[in-house]
Amino acid sequence: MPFSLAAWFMGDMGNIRNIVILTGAGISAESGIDTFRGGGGLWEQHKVEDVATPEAFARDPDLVLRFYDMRREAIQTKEPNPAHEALAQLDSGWKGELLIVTQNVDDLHERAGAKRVLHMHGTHLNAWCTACDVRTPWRDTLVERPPCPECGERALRPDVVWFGEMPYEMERIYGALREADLFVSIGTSGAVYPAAGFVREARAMGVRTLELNLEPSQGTAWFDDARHGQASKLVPQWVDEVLSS
Ligand code: BV8
Repeated sequence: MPFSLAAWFMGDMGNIRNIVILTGAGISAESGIDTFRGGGGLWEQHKVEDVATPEAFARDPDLVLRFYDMRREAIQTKEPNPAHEALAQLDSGWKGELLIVTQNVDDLHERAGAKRVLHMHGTHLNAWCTACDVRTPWRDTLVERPPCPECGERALRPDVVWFGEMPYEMERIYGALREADLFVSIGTSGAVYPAAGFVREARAMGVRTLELNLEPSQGTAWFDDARHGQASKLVPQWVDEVLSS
């Protein structure tokens, strides 16, 4: 019998309790936030090594702070889309374990109402003081070097994980993958590690794997199944199947 996702979900969802979902820039594309590799991708305007590395920050802090000030301002004008809303619905309706691990530094998952969200690459909406190590909610700019609300030092940087820096909460992520029955990757090209390696780790632990993306990602071959199309269509459809099973 040809493999059908619906049958697979309807059939076997029975023994799926713990789900880990990885999201990338593609889930926020339809909210008007640039992806990294799409046509008008962020990186075409700025070479990543010029704006998203500790070396770049040391070399030209103004360029880097302006880059993030621009993006921090932009995301506050955007709204969650049906893909974010569907995952928030799943989060509130799913009785089993669920963890939404996002590579995104926007807050659209939370603004859609999702609670079980982990930002492995940080968030635009915090400033991180490199003097006292305190993170402070931040919606304004940083290029004018405002004092840290905690220690007064003018040593604030964006609370994002730059290339060459260790992503956040890796132990919690690997712990959730170890307990997972299903790993779903949404809107990511699979180009950046360690996130791009999760599907292989999951597979090696016997976890079922599903890709929902506009096009086959660089790691598409590692997924048990894949659906390609717009997240705003694919994700609500998939969540309906899961919650109705
Ligand atoms: C680290 C925050 C040490 C900042 C980001 C192994 C092999 C090779 C290289 C490495 C390796 N291990 C480490 C590296 C180096 C590096 C790396 O991976 N380099 C790449 C470029 C080769 N990784 C690191 O430096 C990482 N740190 O390794 O530390 C370590 C770690 C663990 C254990 C030990 C040691 C840190 C990486 C994090 C960097 N910070 N973001 C900021 O945002 O400015 S990464 C940033 O880029 C995002 O967070 C995201 O992770 C990545 C972009 O990828 P995507 O989100 O997938 O976006 P992209 O545009 O690429 O793709 C969008 C997809 O959506 C496309 O497929 C498209 O088809 C699809 N799409 C578009 N529209 C839609 C859609 N899908 C559905 N619907 C739509 N409408």
